[in-house]
Amino acid sequence: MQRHADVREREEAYDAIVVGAGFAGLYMLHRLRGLDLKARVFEAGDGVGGTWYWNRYPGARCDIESMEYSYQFSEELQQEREWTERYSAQPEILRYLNHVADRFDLRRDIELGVRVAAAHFDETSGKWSVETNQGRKSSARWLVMATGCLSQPNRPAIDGLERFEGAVYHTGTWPHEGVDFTGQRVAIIGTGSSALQSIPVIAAEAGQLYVFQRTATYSVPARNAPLDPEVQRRVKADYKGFRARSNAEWGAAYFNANPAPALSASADERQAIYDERWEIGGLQFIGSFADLLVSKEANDTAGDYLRRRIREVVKDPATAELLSPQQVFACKRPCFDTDYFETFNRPNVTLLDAKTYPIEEFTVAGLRTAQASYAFDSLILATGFDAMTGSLLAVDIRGRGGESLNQAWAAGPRTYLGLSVAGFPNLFIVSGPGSPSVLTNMVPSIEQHVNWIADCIGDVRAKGLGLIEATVPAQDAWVDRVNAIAETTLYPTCNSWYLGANVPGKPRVFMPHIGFPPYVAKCNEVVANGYEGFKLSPAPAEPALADA
Ligand code: NA7
Repeated sequence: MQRHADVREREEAYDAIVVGAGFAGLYMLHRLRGLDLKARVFEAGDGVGGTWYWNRYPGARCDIESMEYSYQFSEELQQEREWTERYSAQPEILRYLNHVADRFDLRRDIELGVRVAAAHFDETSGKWSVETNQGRKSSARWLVMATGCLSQPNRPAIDGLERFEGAVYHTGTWPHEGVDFTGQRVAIIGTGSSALQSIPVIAAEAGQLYVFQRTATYSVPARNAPLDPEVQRRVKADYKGFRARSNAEWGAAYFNANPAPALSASADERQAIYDERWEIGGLQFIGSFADLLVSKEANDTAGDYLRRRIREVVKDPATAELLSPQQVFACKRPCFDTDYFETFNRPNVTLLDAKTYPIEEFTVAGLRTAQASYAFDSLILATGFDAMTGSLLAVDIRGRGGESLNQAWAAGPRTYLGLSVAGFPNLFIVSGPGSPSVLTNMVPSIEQHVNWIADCIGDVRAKGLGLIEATVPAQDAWVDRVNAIAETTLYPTCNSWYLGANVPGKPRVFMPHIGFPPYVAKCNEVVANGYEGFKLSPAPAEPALADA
């Protein structure tokens, strides 16, 4: 008993531990405080902000509009905020999150520069024992992983990176002081969202830019501009109604979804709708027709339209051809750009086909493909993330019987509602695999999760209980549901990170739940039915402290 008491004294004891201080972790802390819980947030970065703390590459910008990409839990906060652009750039969002941390006095319970290495469920105490990578231990009844969907950088499995003598950057861990590429020879690998945003900015600075493209990306102009004060005033006059309209869309953002199928329109009608939405820019293009992600024939009409737009902009026909995506439109995440395709008309930008001629190795001076060698001063890895599961599996999480999350998810992630994992009591994931998350506007998705988790903890405590865990049948049924919905769409037809296909060896499972409104309805139904699919039980009795 003495030993037990000593160990417990050494551990810092909390009611709840939250891992991560981005949009999810900050609001989670606020809600936990509202339950009068002693909560602690551990954040690996040296500042709050999560995604917006790390992703500082040139041109980094949100592609959800500013009036929507913000918290709605505080009417005062959303009324006070003056956004400056249609889409906020990374520094503005980071300033906003810092403001939130100050405004709600969150910092005193956040520890920065602390990476959680392990979290083990102790069946005797019914608590989570958490260890940081500096070996500090703490315990808590509740553990919330607010570690983000796109926070574990994916580095390409290409030989010899250590040989390269120039500078190497990953878009997801960009230096805070920025990088001056003036006059340099720069190579960038990848043409996803991060690359599409950074390439036009870097091309304007660099002497020579080599773009190594494996898969061409669909993109629609973002049409970013200063935010019209009149638009801002109108939204604020009825922010609640504005949010309700967005939350009713399948992606929790205003797509202005057209309920008509593309195939029921004439070619001229289709063209008119695509033209109109092309001019508006951004998300609304995806909302052009209701059948774009369920019918290949309908999808081809959007693909053809976008490929024609590329040919109109890019002067060199071979480059235009190489930039033209062949996969299903929006199957991989489509991008919203500012002058991306125009950039390939610059004399200092060279597009290279890394699919036909894969990068074979890095060399001292640059890299070698199956076709040629390239020398450059700086290398940018715009190669994305081990999405949705990477940041969770990077922590040694162990549930009942010492089973690790890595073992439990060996064949792919399995959750109930994307929030909870069978065998891991009182562990919650914000925007985990099996939740709508990355297919939605992340901020309302996060708020919905955090509200659900906080209400759940409050309800469990109000019942005089201390443990809640998903049952295996409920989890199995949820995984089946997520897969069944995906199978009715074209999403599983391409090698996207939604499927884990971007990380060699990762199990190929479609991870997001498609559709925000039905997801929210199901979460509410689970609560209304007394936490259907969960097992609730009392916490183990606290052992008496021994005196000697
Ligand atoms: P993405 O969208 O995952 O893009 C990564 C890019 O890197 C993509 O074009 C990949 O090609 C490419 N890639 C990855 N590995 C290689 C190798 N080995 N060789 C050549 N090319 C490679 O990441 P982003 O950071 O752009 O965006 C992530 C999300 O952040 C984005 O969707 C937004 O939600 C914000 P591939 O397509 O796999 O052939």
